[in-house]
Amino acid sequence: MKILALVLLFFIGINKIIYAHGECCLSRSIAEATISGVTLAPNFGLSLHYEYANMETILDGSHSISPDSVLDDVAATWPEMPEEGKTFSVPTRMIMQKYTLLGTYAVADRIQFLATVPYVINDMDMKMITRGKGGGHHHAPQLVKESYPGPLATDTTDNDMRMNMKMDTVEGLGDITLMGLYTLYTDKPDLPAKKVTVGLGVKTPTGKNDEEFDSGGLVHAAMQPGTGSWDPLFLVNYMHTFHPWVFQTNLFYQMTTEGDEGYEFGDKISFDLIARYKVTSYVNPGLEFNLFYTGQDTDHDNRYSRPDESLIDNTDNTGVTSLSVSPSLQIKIPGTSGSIDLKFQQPLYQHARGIQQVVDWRAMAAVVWAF
Ligand SMILES: [Cu+2]
Repeated sequence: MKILALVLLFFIGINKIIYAHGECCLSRSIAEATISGVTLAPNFGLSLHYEYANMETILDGSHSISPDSVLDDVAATWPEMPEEGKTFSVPTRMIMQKYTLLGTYAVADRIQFLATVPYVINDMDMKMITRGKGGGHHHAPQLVKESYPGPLATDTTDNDMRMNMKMDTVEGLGDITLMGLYTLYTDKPDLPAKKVTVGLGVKTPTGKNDEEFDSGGLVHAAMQPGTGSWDPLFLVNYMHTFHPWVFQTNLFYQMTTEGDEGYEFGDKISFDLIARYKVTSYVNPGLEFNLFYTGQDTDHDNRYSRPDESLIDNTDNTGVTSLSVSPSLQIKIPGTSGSIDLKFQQPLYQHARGIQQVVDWRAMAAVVWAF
């Protein structure tokens, strides 16, 4: 109970900090798999993960900046009476939800196969500024909640219009991942106190990456259900038990490649330190530190880029370094080999390349079953 109170206190003490846009998905669910019971399953393991990420804060480097001041800064560079209409939009809120079905199968003593099948649901609210007429923006303003003239701080904003918009939900099957896990070392095969696992895999391009706006043009790369690329995956995991503590370190590398629409996400590297305390056999609190790095994206064919019109359709605004803390709770289902895992992730430090909307917090829940 003491440790739980400590975790809670630690948590409350943390100010509202931030997280990254491209941060997402894959390393998270694989890492999750290696630390949950699912990869310890003797034959067959199955889990269903749900993840909810709330993104609002816009970060310029390490400093937060309001959507309106981003718009002000862009509008300040426009001519007072542009010959062609000018328009620029920033995200004001994004909700990323993801369901992931994960299965493991032990083919031999030391070899396990792992597959993840994600389903993603992405929603975004945006704010748009226009000056002059005929602003040919890619976003169809499907739902204009309010519109009002810009602030009268400077003369040039007199003829500006600002609008809040809600994008259509983008949802669908994401990118399926296949991975082989090999137990490099273990002291006791059935109930290991020390174990080193290495993994090699591939992220396939099963998710759509060519969703379009009603008005035409590709939806933001970061909001597409898939990436269109085949990416090699590498994993090293070390587990060490000092009863009643279980420690794990997890290193994951996703070597991203160019997708079929010419967009290449930055490489992703994550490093996790995980501690779990077995207070009782049924409820095990845990604490993780997650270090995450993602490189800059490259839009080889310039099909997604609209740097003059949209903050997030600009590869100058991609790439992130972050450190976050994640308290967790594993609840064993009595009389079974199943468990429920709950986790809350809160960034402690975050640096964005350029200006990016980042994750303010992330909540995860999983049901894990070992057979
Ligand atoms: Cu948008």
